[in-house]
Amino acid sequence: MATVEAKVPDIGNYKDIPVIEMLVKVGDRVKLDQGLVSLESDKATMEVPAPAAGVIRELKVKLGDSLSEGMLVALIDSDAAEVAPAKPPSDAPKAPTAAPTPEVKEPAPEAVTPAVKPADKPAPVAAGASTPATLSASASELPVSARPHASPGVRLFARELGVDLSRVSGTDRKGRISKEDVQTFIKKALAAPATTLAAPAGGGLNLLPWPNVDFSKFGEVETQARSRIKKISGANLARNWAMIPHVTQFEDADVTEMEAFRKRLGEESKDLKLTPLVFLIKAVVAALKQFPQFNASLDESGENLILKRYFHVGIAVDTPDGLVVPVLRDCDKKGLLELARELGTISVKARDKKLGPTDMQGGCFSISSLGGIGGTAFTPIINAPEVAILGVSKSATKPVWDGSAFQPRLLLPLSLSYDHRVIDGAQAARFTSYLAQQLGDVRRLLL
Ligand code: CAO
Repeated sequence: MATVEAKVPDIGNYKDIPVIEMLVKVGDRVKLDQGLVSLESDKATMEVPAPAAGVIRELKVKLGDSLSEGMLVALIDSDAAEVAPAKPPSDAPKAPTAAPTPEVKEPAPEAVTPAVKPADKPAPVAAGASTPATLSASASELPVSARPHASPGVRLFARELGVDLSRVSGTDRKGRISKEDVQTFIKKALAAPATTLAAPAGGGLNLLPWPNVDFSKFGEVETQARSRIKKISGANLARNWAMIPHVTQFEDADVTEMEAFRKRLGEESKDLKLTPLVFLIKAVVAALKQFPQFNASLDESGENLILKRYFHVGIAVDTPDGLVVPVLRDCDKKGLLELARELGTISVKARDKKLGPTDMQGGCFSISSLGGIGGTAFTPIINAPEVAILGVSKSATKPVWDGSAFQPRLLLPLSLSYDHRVIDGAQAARFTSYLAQQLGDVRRLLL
């Protein structure tokens, strides 16, 4: 048995091409010419083939590394003397023998510039940042036998459309997945009942391309790079808006007494900032207990609802770099003062960019409070895979008819967006009425 070096073969003019997919892991048995890693330039994707059959002893590269010709990718304990001379990666164009720097064949137009490159995969941070449904488990997480068999071009095509290739049946030779197989999969997913669209089909929306306008033709402009948080939360928000059928239910809670109590309590605990949000967290927990389907998530298939027996509440925090949603854990076990303290800590942490991914995971339900700023109502976007989010606007004193006269009452506008696949309108109206009742009678919150 010999140890064989797998190196990046001649890939034409290309240099520093990022590794976008690890196709094998240490200990995997590979066949001669089997793809080890996928590289992706702006024009093409290609796999570095195994120069020998055997077992991967060591991987010398990792996801995101930039590779050029001749760089070592892996060491393979080869089974036999079956060692192939280095040759161009699969799907990479063959080098014409006469030209030392061959041209790279342009892939089909739809395979160029993927809408979602792995490097853009939303990290588990902003906006609750669940791993998006678009990209599936990487091939390296699958056993070799289960790994979808497809050319890099088809892989790229699938990635663009957010299709998990492990769910696609291949009809080409030896079960290889073709572009048509991916298209058929998408057509079936779109034809399926709405509930199953929670499955990772993800995209497939036949949308027009984004308008490409040269604004400088109309006046002076300045281009600003978007922050990482904005890009990540934007991608999550766009997916959630497109995939979840949102409905927003509005309600006004009479918080006259709650506010009087809050002010009294605030005076007693001067070192603590006690805003209406803390009371809202308590009221939300009470409502989640009363209506458990709001403390739930659809599973990936859309077939099952997963009910949670814990009460972790995400709070949308506005930071100079964009929106983040840290999570306050076990809010059912904490009192108003403890929650106020934690809320203060996570807000500061968020604005100081000190939140870690775990600070933003595990949320059951989110609250987005714009009450400190203003507004009368808004329609918040659900933080998937949660099924509802509460928007809070600025309270205002308004005349309320008590049956015989108008009374000045402090009303807090609530906007509950919910996933209509999971929650019916009547349930949402009950939920918001219950919330208003809780906020209207502060004694209940203290129970
Ligand atoms: N009605 C009236 N006043 C309110 C209020 C409401 N609903 N909510 C808060 N206030 C008051 C507070 O009592 C506080 O008053 P004082 O300064 O007199 O104490 C003031 O408004 C400012 O409150 P705050 O915003 O600093 O504190 P908070 O606990 O209400 O909110 C936090 C904390 C971190 C959620 C908030 O600062 C924030 O970032 N909000 C924005 C969230 C956001 O961007 N959501 C949009 C998501 S969709 O893009």
